[in-house]
Amino acid sequence: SIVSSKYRTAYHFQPPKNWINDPNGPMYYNGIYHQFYQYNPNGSLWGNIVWAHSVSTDLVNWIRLAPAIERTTPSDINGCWTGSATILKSGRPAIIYTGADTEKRQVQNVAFPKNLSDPYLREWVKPHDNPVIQPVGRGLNPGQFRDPTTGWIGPDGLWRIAVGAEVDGHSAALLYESEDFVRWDRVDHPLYSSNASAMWECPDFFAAMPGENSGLDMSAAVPDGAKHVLKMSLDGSDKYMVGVYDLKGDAFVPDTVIEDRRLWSRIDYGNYYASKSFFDSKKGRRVIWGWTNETDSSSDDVAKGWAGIHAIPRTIWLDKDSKQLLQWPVEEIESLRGKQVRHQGLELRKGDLFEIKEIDTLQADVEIDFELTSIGSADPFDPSWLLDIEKQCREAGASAHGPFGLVVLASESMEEHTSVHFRVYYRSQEKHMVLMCADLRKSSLRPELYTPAYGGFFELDLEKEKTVVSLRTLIDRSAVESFGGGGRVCIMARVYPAALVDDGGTRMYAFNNGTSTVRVPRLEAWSMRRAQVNKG
Ligand code: DQQ
Repeated sequence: SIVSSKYRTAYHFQPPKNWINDPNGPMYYNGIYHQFYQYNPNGSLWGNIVWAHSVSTDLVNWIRLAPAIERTTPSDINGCWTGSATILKSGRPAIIYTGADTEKRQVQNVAFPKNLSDPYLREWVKPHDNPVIQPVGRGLNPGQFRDPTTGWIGPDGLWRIAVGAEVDGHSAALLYESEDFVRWDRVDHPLYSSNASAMWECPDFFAAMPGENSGLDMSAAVPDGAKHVLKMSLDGSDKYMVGVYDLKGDAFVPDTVIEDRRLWSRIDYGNYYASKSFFDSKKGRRVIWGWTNETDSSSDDVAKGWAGIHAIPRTIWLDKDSKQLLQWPVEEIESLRGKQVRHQGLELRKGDLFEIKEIDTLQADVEIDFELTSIGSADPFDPSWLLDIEKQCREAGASAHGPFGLVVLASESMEEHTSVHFRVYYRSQEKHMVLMCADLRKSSLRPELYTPAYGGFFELDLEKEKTVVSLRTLIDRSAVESFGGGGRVCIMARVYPAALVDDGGTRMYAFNNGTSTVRVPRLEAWSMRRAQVNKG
């Protein structure tokens, strides 16, 4: 099959070669953003994992450094797995990460910068105290105990962290406390646990003020009125719960407990896993990074010599009803916008396909507002669709309101195309439900690709938003990253069209296949320049 360097992304994060997975220890320290990540120095499949390291001043352009944490001690000789960074009270950063030890048990280790006057913090020292947390305790499976969070301060002034674990066959975010970040005690209860699943990877725990898109620093006391969010990675996706951190009980209490984990909210409804957020003190926001794997075959990855990218870092905040998280690409990414096209007052009738021309269709940033007409005629929403949204994306036909949306990376004949689109359903007088899909089923004629139709639902509040459904899509060669409803549903996808490699090139269209006309008050699209990402 064809493998081509043309599938490499131009502005998403990836190293020059080899396998990458989870983002690790993101932080802003002394004017520099640090991004560490799971990396195989020896090939493009998972294995031999170390912490690779890159630095940036703008979250867009990255300088690649030597790996920061390598497999050098008995407590990480079989892998330096996922972990987090915390800025300690002294202002000094600390890393805590999982090591696979000589017996392949999972233990937690710490590392500190060797030289704080090195602006890039290139070298990290592992104290002899490692491992600082052993996989012991009632019911704990030593092979399922990993991915410590960033630390936060409890009301007693002690540091807390949570570690993902399987306890008695159930998933838990175990709670540990420490005064000095080196000696840790397990708290007698978990931060939170659930028997709806067996293991949580990569927990992330943070506070947020409802309705404010500024972030909160977990190294400081959290203001009254803040909510807390617990994110966990399972079933191949990142899910989260919104609740409160009960200070007395020293535990997370979700606002609502949903037994069926298929119904848990998701950070992203596409290909996005093991995300980790950090408080960016430069801009006072919370930023989240996630890993997006390839969806071609392992033999393709071996032939390409690389696998895995990170999604564009996103600002993440809580809506004012504390019901859901919203996300938006960090504003810095707009510095890559080049040539622009703009259309106002378009109308898409049933069957219309409007070509977006004159920009680079392989590297683009597209923003479209779709305005519905005659909303009264929407088909009714069926709550059972929420149990299998991808099925609804595969099976729903054309209706009054949708599908309408954007077709990207389309070959001239349309034999290959990726469609990001919406359907609007009636739920009540005030609320409609919007189904957003990223349908990859026709994305490529190449064999051995995973080409699902991803989907998520969000509510459209008719009073506040009229009937406008907005879409932003970042196209970056094999990456198609979409934000629906101002960031209420995000869908990250990977596609490998043969047309991307051909000379004929690819095309982009706005379309409407629903029976009612859709107005497009605003359509703006930009070519995206290549970023300097980990050159050489
Ligand atoms: N990846 C790491 C683990 C983590 C998993 C190993 C999630 O620490 O649980 O590379 O992708």
